[in-house]
Amino acid sequence: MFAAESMVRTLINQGVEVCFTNPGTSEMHMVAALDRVEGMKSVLCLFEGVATGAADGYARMAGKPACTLLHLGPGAGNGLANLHNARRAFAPVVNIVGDHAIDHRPLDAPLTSDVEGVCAPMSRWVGTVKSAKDVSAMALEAVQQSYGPERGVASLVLPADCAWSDKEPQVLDAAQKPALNPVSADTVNQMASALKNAKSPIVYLGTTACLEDGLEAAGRVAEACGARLVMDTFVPRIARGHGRVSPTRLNYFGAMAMEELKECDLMVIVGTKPPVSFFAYPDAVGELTPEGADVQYLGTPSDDVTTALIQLADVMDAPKEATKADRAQAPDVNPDEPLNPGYVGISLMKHMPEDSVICDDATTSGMGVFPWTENGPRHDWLCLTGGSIGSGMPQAVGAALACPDQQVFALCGDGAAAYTLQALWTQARENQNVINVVFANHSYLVLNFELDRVGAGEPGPAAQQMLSLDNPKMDWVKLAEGFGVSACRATTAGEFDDALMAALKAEGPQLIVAEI
Ligand SMILES: Cc1ncc(C[n+]2csc(CCOP(=O)(O)OP(=O)(O)O)c2C)c(N)n1
Ligand SMILES: [Mg+2]
Repeated sequence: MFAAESMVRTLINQGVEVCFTNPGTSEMHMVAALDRVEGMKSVLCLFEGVATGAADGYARMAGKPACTLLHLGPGAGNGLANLHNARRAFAPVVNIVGDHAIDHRPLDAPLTSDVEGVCAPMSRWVGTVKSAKDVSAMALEAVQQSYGPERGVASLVLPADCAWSDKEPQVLDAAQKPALNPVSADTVNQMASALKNAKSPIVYLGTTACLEDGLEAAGRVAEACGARLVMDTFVPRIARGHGRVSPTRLNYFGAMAMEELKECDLMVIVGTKPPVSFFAYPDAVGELTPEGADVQYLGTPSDDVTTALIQLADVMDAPKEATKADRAQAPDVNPDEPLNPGYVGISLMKHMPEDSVICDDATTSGMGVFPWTENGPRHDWLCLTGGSIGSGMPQAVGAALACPDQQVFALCGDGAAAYTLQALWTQARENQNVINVVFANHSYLVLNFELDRVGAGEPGPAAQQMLSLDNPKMDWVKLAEGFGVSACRATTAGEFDDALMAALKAEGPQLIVAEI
């Protein structure tokens, strides 16, 4: 047995079962190990941003890490944007990056770079294996670090000679995983009295508070004291659909968000931090909490806010069960209406199976779909936590692996989809249950709004060229087919509805181009 094999066995013992890979020569012993050892599924991705995005989607749905296997600094660099989204989602990821053998590094061969330096900004922990005997211990440490208690990306740099060594390989048993920090009874009691004394309180929810149990308890708290429930604009995962408590999603636009929050005199922060504007704008404030409002923390993303919310509801003598909406009926739609994101939302509300998973990378269009599915079939909605577009199709790869019996959707802007469309090939190769919707407005539409909002003036011809995607128009049917995914185009509400029903019946991944 060489060390790479002992490392794979150690990872499996910690519950790491999937590896999203794009390997090279320095990772060949890991590749061989994945071949020899049963219990770790390896999934080839054609671009590292797909591998890291898939690991993010997997972690959000499985609640545990997958690992990646990337090729030195350049491979890790290609994966950074989606590692950033994972870090901002507090999603546990074990990011394994191969490096040159230790003796080879001083020779400064072409692929030599500062691998730790590349990984550091998007990781909560970076470790480099210094000797073959440490390989499994470091892998175990990386898994532990990914669980935090502040969960996130743990990057492990693995020199080739450490991986290929066959001296004293060690397989380590399952270790206790770090749990989220408990919230003290004092904090719970303090929040209860603050909420009772406030005139217009908001319970502000993020991360694990937006999973089903957290929302249920938050709903009970709200009923006990009349608080409003508001969630971060971009949460890692929110449980939605009929029979679930549904907080207000804070508006993306700072001015509108401030309008939504302005009456509040107390913000109880649950699993997140107080809201800030996504960007700075001339003459606009960054912090969105109303001046004079009291801000108190039930807990941060590192705390077990689900248990704390349940305790808070009990302390406040809340009703045993929160009031929830029944499944809503979709409105009648004229099938000849030109397609827009709202009609896509209505079709999803009508046809998506219960317990679907929606990976939202559809900047302006996603905002148009979101309200429609609120009381539709139950689903999990995964947001663009780090604002780094190109997450949707890769995340869907990971979500489909974590939840093979659930229908997964990737909602993508046409701009966003063009970053990581290689994910389609992996979806096809793995025959995944994914429906990709590409919103073809042939534009970086949101940037048109942003140009105006930052006060940069009217777009001239050069600016227009940078914001428009219509010359040439991407042919998403051909692109999808080129990667082995069946695709069709819809231009009206009726065509989309038919396309969605057909996609749901079909085997394997599908892509619908929503011409809007
Ligand atoms: C990695 C990364 N690069 C660039 C950006 C800047 N950016 C934000 S939105 C956007 C365009 C989005 O276009 P599209 O996905 O088509 O959505 P639309 O605005 O048309 O709804 C760009 C380039 C970003 N957020 N992330
Ligand atoms: Mg677009």
